[in-house]
Amino acid sequence: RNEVLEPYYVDRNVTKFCPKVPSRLEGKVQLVKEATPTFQDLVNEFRNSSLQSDGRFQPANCIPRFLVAIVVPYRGRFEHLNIFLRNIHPFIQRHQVDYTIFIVEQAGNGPFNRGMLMNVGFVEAMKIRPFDCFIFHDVDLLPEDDRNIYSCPDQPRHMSVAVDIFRYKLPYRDIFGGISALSAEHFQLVNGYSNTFWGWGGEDDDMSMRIRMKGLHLLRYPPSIARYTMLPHEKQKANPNRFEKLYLGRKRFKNEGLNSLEYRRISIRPCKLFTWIFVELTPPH
Ligand code: NGS
Repeated sequence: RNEVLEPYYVDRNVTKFCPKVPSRLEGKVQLVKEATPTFQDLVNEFRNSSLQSDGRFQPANCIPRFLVAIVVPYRGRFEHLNIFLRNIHPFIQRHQVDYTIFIVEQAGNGPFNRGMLMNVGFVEAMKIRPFDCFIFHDVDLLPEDDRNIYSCPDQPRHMSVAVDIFRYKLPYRDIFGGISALSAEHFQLVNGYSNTFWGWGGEDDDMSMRIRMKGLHLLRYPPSIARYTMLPHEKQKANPNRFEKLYLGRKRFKNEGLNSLEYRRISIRPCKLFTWIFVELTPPH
């Protein structure tokens, strides 16, 4: 990885790694809960930051310890995306990691497939750079405390531990929804997410099972730190088959996931604050 990053840091004469504990954390952060009037206004907000046109940020004064891809499964929540970007960029920049935001948008009006979009994000991001850390992030969750570091430890980490709408309590022990961090190595080991969950619910529980089946376990920051505000939205239609899929998933996750993913990439484009990946997902045969 350092070989890939080297020219950037060699040119700047930077030889030191970034500190293990970032040096400029603030603790509780001031959230912005309104969108800017236009997307251009949002872009203007970041004109003095060193954000690159594909939504990548590289700390200038130290060599980052993680090459992070933030993958956001997305469709038609333009206002949430605006608010998310406003908050998340300054937040992660304090973590002194090299990160890129990927917005993976599902085309059409068919049932949403969150798991498949995250798989697409993984595959497409890896074609660009050898990311070593993936953070799969819902667009409606805003982190409240910057000690909640966006990196990948040596086990998968569930990030959204304490969410305001759940009164800041973990709903159940094995939950892996909302935001999750996995190293690229572990994501490949568990064969990514299942592609079979169309509509709301279950794909994250299936991933939690994949992790257990491979002998890995979930880490979490304490609920006093891993706190999130959820932006309000209507509840989506739950997938009525999700429990059956979950049950069957145990038996076939080795052949169903990253290695059986089918999609058509319609476009991929740098959009100033993120890389936009627009995809048509292939429904089951
Ligand atoms: C479970 C869902 C998960 C979901 C979690 C929290 O019941 O996918 O609720 O959802 N599992 C199934 O439906 C099998 S939340 O209220 O945060 O949207 O992540």
